[in-house]
Amino acid sequence: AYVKGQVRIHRSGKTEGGVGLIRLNRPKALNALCDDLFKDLVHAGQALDSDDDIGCLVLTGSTKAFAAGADISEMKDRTFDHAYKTNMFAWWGQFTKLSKPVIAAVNGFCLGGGCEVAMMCDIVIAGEKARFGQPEINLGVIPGGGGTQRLIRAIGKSKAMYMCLTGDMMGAEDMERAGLVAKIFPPDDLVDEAVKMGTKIASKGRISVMMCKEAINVSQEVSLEEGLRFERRMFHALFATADQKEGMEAFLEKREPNFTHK
Ligand code: CO8
Repeated sequence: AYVKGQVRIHRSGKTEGGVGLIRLNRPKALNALCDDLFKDLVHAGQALDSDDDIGCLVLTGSTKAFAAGADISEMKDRTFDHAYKTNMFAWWGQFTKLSKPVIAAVNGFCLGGGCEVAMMCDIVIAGEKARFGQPEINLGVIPGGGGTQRLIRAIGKSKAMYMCLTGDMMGAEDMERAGLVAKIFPPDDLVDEAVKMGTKIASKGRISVMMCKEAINVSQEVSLEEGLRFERRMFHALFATADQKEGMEAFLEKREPNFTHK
């Protein structure tokens, strides 16, 4: 494990099936996302994404907070002029451009920009006591990193409106029922379970994993017809890979596949 700025990076697994774990590490401010922390997060994500030994990423915070939102003290005195001209927070979207899957492992508070970052990940799993919310309305603003757009796709209009308009928090169980959270674990087991899930994903053929993420994300952007066409083309392309031959041969020979990620 090594510390880089305000994130801690751990790598598990020595060869290609490895998982890269990024832990937000700004405990004094409940991992409030200041610009520097987000820069460190994006850099860590990009470094692990381009590392051949890593097949899946996990993003987590502390037991008390995944992240309590964008840093309010850093934002407070900003002006419209500055926010608009610099397209404030637009670059945070770089975290969604990673090509390997990212699992958000959420314990504790997951609020505002923190909830938005969890939704930028591909799978969200949560500790039983996790609390999700979009409390920006209490600060006289609205979500600025996907809270009005990704949340509605994840949990539907009525629940998204409820969360964004009241600022009320929802617990892990409610969010699992609503569809944002894939699985819930005891808080102390959460990160181990995330790494276990990441290891399973990393053990699959790398190209099929990356294409699967790309195809599912395309569904958020295009019509069904276009999405189906994209999926089919990706599916066709996988017949050019060694892993497709190996995966199907292994099935027919009743053995585990030995993927080479080619
Ligand atoms: N920004 C700055 N500092 C924070 C933040 C934050 N978002 N959240 C907590 N802190 C600080 C507190 O100021 C406090 O600092 P200090 O000890 O120096 O006084 C420390 O963290 C501990 O916090 P509390 O004492 O408040 O801890 P509690 O356990 O009493 O309460 C809460 C925990 C409920 C999480 C509370 O801290 C809270 O309500 N935090 C603010 C939550 C919030 O409003 N978040 C939304 C922020 S706006 C936003 O995220 C806009 C997103 C923009 C786009 C992002 C693109 C991805």
